Amino acid sequence: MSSLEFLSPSVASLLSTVGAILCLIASVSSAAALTPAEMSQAESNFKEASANGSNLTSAEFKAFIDLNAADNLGRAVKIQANGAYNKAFSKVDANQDGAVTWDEFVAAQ
Ligand SMILES: [Ca+2]
Repeated sequence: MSSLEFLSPSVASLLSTVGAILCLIASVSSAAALTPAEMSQAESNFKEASANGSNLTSAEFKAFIDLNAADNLGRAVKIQANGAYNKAFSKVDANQDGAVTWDEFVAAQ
């Protein structure tokens, strides 16, 4: 991050977001980002954050990311640090129906 300290906060944030997206693209084209144990923890967090147990609204998705970040899972820490919840939500919500299913989350890993 030290190289970003010379830039304005908004530019640094933008560059961090771009970096996060590039990491997302890289992870999609390679192996899964989460180990089976981490996926199990993420699934537990998903069920905790979801009121209906089957999908997440954008507000529930934010809670889910915060739970994942607390468990140091995947990109959640970076999403939380950048406040990039909405960007992450729209990326994971593959069918753009305003809710993230577990399958959509898994597909985005
Ligand atoms: Ca969806």
